[in-house]
Amino acid sequence: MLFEVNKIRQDFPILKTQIYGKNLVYFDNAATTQKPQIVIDSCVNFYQTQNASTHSFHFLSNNLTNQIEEVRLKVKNFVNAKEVREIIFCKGATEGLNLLANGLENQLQKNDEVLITQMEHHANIIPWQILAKKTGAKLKYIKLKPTGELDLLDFEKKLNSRTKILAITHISNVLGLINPLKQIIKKARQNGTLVVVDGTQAAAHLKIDVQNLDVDFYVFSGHKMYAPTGIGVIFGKAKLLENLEIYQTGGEMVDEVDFETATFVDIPNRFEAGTQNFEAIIGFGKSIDYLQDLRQKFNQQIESYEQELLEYATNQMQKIPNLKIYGQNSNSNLSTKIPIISFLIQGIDSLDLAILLDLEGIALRSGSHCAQILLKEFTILPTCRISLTFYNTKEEIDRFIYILTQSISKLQKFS
Ligand code: ALA
Repeated sequence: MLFEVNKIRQDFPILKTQIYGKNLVYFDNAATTQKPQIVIDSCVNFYQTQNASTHSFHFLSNNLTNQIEEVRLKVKNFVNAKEVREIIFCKGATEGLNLLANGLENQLQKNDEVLITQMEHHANIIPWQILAKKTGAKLKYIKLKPTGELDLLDFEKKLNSRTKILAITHISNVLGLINPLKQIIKKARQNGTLVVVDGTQAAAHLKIDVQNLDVDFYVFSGHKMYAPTGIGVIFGKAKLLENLEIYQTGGEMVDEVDFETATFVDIPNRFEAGTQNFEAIIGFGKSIDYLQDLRQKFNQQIESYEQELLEYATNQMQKIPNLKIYGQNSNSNLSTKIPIISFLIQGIDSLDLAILLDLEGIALRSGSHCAQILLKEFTILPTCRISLTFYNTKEEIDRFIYILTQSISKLQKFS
């Protein structure tokens, strides 16, 4: 079957929206993706016909419990986990990473080391900073090369017998560069280091296979892969999850409660205290169905199309004077990058630029992208970032380039 972007766009009603009377050009997919009708319908349908809470043993409740477990199975297959109980639902990647940093406290002693990279976003930095402070462990950062790629020599230099945890992003949310995870995890494993991967930017673009990666923990958010907000996943190897310290306590995760003590149920529910975000979990299941269906129908075409968009936008942007793109591979090969392009125009404030683009209906992100360490490494100035996905088009890129060029001229007149 041939991939036709205009047909796919029909699935996303918001893409027909006008902003200030202009057609929306949504280039902020790394922040959150838009939702297909099938996901929107499932949220509405949930409240119209299915709303209940799990584990109450009436019809609606039983039905919901079954559906939640069906989604858990879908997620297990989506990431190719070995067992369903290795899938924990959480609010999103941020909560997932906080849960892991909290739960791994028992793995650290004074002077142990936690290794992260300079390209992490804040959710994969601050939980480890706090953990290091609590335990007396040291937090170390793997450096980046001037291209933005991870410096693998620095990684090898910093990996040592005290390195107990490596927490690393699969893909940088600012640079779009895909880290060579398999190679990195292999080295960490030989060193006896636990590996936590933040897959936030990867789940919508790459096929995730946690067994093939041999990763210990893998975390991602639903809303960046066409699902509703408020739902995310922690994959963890069963043995490791069983030894993780509990994070939140309350209903649904307890077994027996006494006046002084309590015992807890097994994984995964042990890490799912309180009432879950049911409609989001069900919507998440639909987004997985949607993505799997696309991947099945169009096979490699989706990846190739996203790559085509990346190359097309990069080539056009490189023609604009004084425009610098952050995150280019050393061999200029874009195949290890997803369609995220962060850029700066010399002498132009990124926020001013983003405002002018917004007035023309072009939605992109400007600022530090929740990754201040990365920005400090390359530039102290906030950048603009476009992040594309399979429903974006070359025509949208043309319009973006046209408005960008016009906006630059306008701003240059004022500077
Ligand atoms: N949500 C953040 C982003 O936009 C991290 O990349």
